[in-house]
Amino acid sequence: MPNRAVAYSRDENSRTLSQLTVREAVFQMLRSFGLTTVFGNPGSTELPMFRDFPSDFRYVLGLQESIAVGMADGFAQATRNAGLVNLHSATGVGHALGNIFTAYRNQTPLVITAGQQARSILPFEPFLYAEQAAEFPKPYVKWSCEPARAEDVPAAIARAYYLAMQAPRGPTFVSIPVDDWGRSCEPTAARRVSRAVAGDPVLLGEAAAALAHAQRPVIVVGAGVARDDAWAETIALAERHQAAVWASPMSGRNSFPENHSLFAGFLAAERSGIVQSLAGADLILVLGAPAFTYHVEGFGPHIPEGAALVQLVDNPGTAAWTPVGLSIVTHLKLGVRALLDGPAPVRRAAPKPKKRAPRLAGDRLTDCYLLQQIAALRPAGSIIVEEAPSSRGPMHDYLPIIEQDGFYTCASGGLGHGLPAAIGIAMGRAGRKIIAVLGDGSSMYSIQGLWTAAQLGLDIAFVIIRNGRYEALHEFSSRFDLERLPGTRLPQLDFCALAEGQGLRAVRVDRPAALDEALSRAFRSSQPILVEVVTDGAHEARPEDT
Ligand SMILES: Cc1ncc(C[n+]2csc(CCOP(=O)(O)OP(=O)(O)O)c2C)c(N)n1
Ligand SMILES: [Mg+2]
Repeated sequence: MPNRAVAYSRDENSRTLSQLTVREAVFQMLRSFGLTTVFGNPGSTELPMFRDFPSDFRYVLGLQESIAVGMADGFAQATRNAGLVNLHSATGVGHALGNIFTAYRNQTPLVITAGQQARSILPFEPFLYAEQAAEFPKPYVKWSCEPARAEDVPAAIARAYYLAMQAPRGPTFVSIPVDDWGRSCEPTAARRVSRAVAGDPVLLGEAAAALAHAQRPVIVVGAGVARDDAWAETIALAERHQAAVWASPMSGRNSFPENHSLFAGFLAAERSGIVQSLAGADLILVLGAPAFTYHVEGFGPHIPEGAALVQLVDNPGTAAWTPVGLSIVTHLKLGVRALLDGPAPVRRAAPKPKKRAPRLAGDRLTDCYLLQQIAALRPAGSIIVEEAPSSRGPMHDYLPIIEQDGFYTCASGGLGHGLPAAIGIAMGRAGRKIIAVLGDGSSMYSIQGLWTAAQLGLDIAFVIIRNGRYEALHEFSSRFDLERLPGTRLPQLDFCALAEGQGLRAVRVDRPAALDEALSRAFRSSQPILVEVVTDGAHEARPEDT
């Protein structure tokens, strides 16, 4: 029997079996996919991947694996190509799982690789051995595999890429034994694999006719519109039909200009609230969203009486669980174009415009006032990344998103995504100012991401809303009639120190009069900077705290 280690070095050096090593084949293929940025956190089981690391590739180090995945997610969303992630064995995948879950719910294409121990010692449960490596990230990866042979690794990565990019997009996973990288293999040619699925033309025709004949149609838009670049088509459709447009509950992206006269507002993540908002409509056209994402229990009808629902969605799974109406699986740009080709609508009166929130004077430093001032001072073209749960509602009122691809948040509800996602988005949309609006609690799930932002000198303003607690849980507790709420105060967090300790400039604002100057300076800077905003009442105890 040949010694494995000998075979390994023989393949590496003599190239008797083939001209290519697995590593060379993989990098060639990644290059042809445009995946030349590797987000990761390395360990011994991945090191051979980096031998002769090609100069046209860059490695972006995250100081914890969930950060690597969050950065890759933001980068993938911003570039509309898959993000490439390299993790360290089972422990790295474990750390990353929260943000893998979020990428799955965001429908973000990721190709995730993880190191595995050498094949020859797998029977002996070695140090860093990943048992059932391919099973571990399920069900939050679309496909997962540890190839049976080293020479199958390039094809497995190709398959992972094509699948990640097909709707519904999402993460895929390949576990790679450490000794595979130097082995010989046959070249794997990159192929063209289609990604967009055009909806059934007969059903789209029915949907177009229903829309044309409706008396009071409304449109509900979701992240699929943004993912499939259907922004302009959706505006044209709403204007053609004079339909009020609602944003779907908890959407991770912006899909319609929030200052448009047809924009009606944001649906609550709760059944009766949705029925109330959509009351009076006879047709509800849902574009690129689940119908609907609920956050709290609710009963009764899903849509108002007398209304029909038609859903265009890029995810067959979502189409399958939608409780009412007609669901058409389609790429959104293609689907909305088909609706635009439909018959002309009946004459309709324009819906009533949405009421605007009153202007705040600035006598108190609240999250609403902060968001209003961000809206007033932010540079044109800047992008908002949000993870500040109790300030999401105020953001709807005070920080309207008016440009395409101008807003990102997580679709999962899992904290720890926003800060690293902002980094990936800044890398993918160079030349734009990124404004990450983060809660004091949320930012702490991945605070080490600041270090990567500083190292890369990215154009990000991290605005931390320091309200001293998990405010969203306080707001939520009333639903459960809780009198005490342990574990929700956040005293003594010093965000300026946390930022400065990682190489970022930082400024603290604790009175309204100082806010504009701090924000303006942060927005003018092209370097990463953190603005800690201590809001009114941040340090006051409440009866339920005790
Ligand atoms: C990974 C994860 N852990 C816990 C939660 C539960 N959770 C939801 S909102 C919230 C509070 C977030 O606090 P902060 O960022 O300060 O925002 P605020 O509520 O103060 O607006 C928590 C802990 C979650 N959503 N995700
Ligand atoms: Mg908070």
